[in-house]
Parts: sequence; structure tokens; C-alpha cells
Amino acid sequence: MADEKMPSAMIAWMSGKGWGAHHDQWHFERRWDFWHALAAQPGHDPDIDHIIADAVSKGWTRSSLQEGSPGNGEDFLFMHRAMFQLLNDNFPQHMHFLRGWHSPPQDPSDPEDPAPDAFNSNMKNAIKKIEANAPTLADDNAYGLFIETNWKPTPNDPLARNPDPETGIHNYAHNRWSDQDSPVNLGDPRVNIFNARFWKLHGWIDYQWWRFRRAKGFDDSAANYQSKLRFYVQMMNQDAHHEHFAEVIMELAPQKTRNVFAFDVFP
Ligand SMILES: [Cu+2]
Repeated sequence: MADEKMPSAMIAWMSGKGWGAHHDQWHFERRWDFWHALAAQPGHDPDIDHIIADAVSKGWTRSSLQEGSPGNGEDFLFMHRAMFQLLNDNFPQHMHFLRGWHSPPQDPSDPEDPAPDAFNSNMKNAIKKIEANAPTLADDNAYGLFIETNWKPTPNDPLARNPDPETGIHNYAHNRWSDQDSPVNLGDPRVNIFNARFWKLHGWIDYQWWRFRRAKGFDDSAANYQSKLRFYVQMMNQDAHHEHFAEVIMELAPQKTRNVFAFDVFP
């Protein structure tokens, strides 16, 4: 089934805020070491060089918070929650597009979310753990890292992975439903925010995070929670000053999308 797009008014609004480019930059800068380590390997996929050259040409730099390192987990959760908040505020009539999966569909022949192969058994366990009442994870950061990524870089090895095989359902799901031929390829951060399935996935994550915080007794009125959320809401609410790549790719030139999650491996 072809990917469903978000309502056009929402796509136009997100494009106006430059969210496609921002989302791409946010993820790339946090995978800076990862991409450069892959590019250093002999015989690597030439797409990797294109991804790096593209980023460097835009002046993007390395983030001190690399994906999978401490601090990145809660960043990931807050940034996406800020996007939900802004879309909910601006598009109350489209609230159901932001609802999220009840649970990620695991059946490859699911009519709405078909997938090419059987659901990974470690990822099945990850879903069980996440949906359990109080997952045995310490805090927002540990929770975010568990959901986001299997990467756990060390100073010597940017490609080191988390020994816990149940980490990274987020990256797994992006890769599972990526479609190189889709103009809103779930694997391509430049355009995947215009894909309805992106919000189903992140809606599930955001809801589970909310449940986690409640089970832990964390207080959403706490100053550190509020200031982090406000930081991201303000960042994401600025109007874009740069080129709207998303509009270009959606409406003018059918450029090839890419799957940045294709290099993830799940045990
Ligand atoms: Cu995502």
C-alpha cells in the first residue's frame, strides 16, 4: 500500500517552518561520527558519501550529543513531543492524525501497515517491555535511548552497539517501513514527517513515554521538564530561513529519497 501523506495544510505548515531540513540536520549531526566511520570503511555504499557531502555543503557540524550517548535519549523524546504540541495547537481538526498506533503492527500482512518480513523477535520483546506498566528503566534518558537506538558509541568506536538486543525499536520501525520509491519515505528525515505513519510511530512512542512518566511519578510541572519542552517548542516554532527542500521534493522534482536507517543492524 502506498504511504499515506499527512493533510496538505499540515505539510505546508511544517514546510514553512523548515521541519524537513531541521529534522534531517538534527539526526545527521547526532550521527556525525557514525557516518564518518562508515565512510572510512573500504567498499562502503556510495550513498554514505552523498549523505556526508550534502550535510557538509549546508554547514552542518558535529553535535556533542551523539545518537546513543547519554543525554541524547531525552533529547529525542522532547524534540518529538514539541512537534506534537505545535501540530496539536495549530491543527486541532486533524488530531486523529497524531493519535499514534495502539501498538506497532507486527503482522507483515497488516492491511494498513504491510511489511516485507517477519517482525524481529527482540523487537517484539521490546514492545512488551515498553508497554508494561513500569519498564525497568531509570529515567527519561534511559527510556529514550532504549526506544530510539541500538547504537552506543564509545570514544574509540563510533559503531559500537548496545549489548541489549531489545534496544532501538524506533530505528527498526523506520527501516521496516521505509520505501525508496515513496516521496514521503519513512527512512528519509527530509520527508518522513509528511508521512502519516511517522506520526503513528511517534504517537505510540510519545504516549508510552507519558505512561512511563506517570508510572514513575515524574511531574510534568517540574521546572526541568518544562524548560526542556519549552526550549524545543520555541526552536521548532521558528519560521525557516533556509530552502524548503521538503516542498521541492514533494511538489516539483521527484528526487530520489534515501533510507538513513538502512545501515542499522538488529540482532
Ligand atoms: Cu522517528
